[in-house]
Amino acid sequence: MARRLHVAEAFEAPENEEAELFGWVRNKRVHGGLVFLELRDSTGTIQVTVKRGFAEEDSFKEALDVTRESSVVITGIIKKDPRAPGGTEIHCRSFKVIGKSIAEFPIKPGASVKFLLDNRHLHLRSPKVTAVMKIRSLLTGLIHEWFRKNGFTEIHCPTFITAAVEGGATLFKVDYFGRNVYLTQSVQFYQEAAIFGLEKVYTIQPSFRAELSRTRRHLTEFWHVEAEMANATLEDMMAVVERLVGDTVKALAESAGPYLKILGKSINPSVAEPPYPRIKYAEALEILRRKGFNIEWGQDFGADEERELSKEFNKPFFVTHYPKEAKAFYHMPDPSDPRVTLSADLLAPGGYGEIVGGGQRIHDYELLVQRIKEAGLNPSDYEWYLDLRKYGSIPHSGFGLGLERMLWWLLGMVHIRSVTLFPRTPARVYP
Ligand code: NSS
Repeated sequence: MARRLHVAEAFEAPENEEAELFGWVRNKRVHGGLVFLELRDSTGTIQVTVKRGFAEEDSFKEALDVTRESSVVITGIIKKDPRAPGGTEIHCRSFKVIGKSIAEFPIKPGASVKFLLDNRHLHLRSPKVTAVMKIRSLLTGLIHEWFRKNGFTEIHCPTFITAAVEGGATLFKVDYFGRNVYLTQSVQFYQEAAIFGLEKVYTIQPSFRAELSRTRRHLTEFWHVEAEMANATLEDMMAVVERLVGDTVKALAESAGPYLKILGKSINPSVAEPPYPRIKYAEALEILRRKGFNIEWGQDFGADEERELSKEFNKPFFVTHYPKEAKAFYHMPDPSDPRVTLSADLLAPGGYGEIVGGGQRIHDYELLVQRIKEAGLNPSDYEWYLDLRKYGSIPHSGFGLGLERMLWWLLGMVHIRSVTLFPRTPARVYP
């Protein structure tokens, strides 16, 4: 009786074992009485040879006629052959089509980026996209593991919200039974509420930004890894980010090898080995001015500035103490220099820029009311958030890490959308 194997297992199995495999036909070549097939499943691609005489006659005919991307089940004998890709092939005895491709598969070598995105639902089955998704899944798992090992409780927060976290300009409006509500930009405020019971919390869920910026690093929907900690300072927050990024990159480099190989990439764990350099906003401004940027004190750094700044580093680095004007109202002013905040972004090196944003929050009621007003917002929209400062308030800090930004950097992708299943950008909500 043939053993049911996945492709990756077939490569490891002993020669002459009889196996049954299920998968899709990625490619077909015919040489006289011999059909060469590439059989693909979730674990890889293997060469299958269907030879007239060795295969059952019906099977040979089905293989001869099979169309690209048809789903099939085959049985055959595992053979080692240095001429086969990966050194192993299957000599097919029986070949059966499960689901025939009834039209010509539209994705062909040389397809344009736009065509591939328009046909993302079909492109997903390619070995490269599959490898990216495997790596994404590994990284997500490692992040969950890291938080759990370090005493954080996972919480799930709402997606419908009533007031901005990161500024009104990037809110998506939703009709909520005749009322205007918004899609969340960050679950930070809910996490701030949760720390009074749970102390250390984390969340991995989508955030939404109505950002029209057509850059290579912006999505309108992205997966946001956020954490909040009671009784924690800016320094504590940076220490957590440094360990989280350092440890997960190291573990990913150890576990993602086979998938990285498919992509022709590698991750050197030393790229994210702590400690990370820390520079203040004021120093970053000096570097950028020396590079010819004309930026006023107080301006936030955009994609261009971050790209140039991060080319100066070969490891992630923190930019700290951003001016009040450059940050959302909740950031704690620095008691030793109230022009700046106790904030920190982590920038990835080599031109990638910001992957984490966070800092210490204002925990004083009066100061928070004042900052909300200074930001031109209405304190009555933030009533429950202000309440948190009324009952046993405590210094606290947290951060948000863009999962796609981290992958985009680690995999050295041109565009951030390559690390998402179905990207959402200003120009694309289909498929
Ligand atoms: O706006 S952030 O810098 N900060 C926050 O949202 C805080 N409220 C998080 C917190 O402290 N709990 O966004 C955090 C990160 C940022 O560094 C990026 O990595 C990612 O979220 N981010 C994005 N990724 C992809 N596309 C877009 N548009 C995007 N915006 C932010």
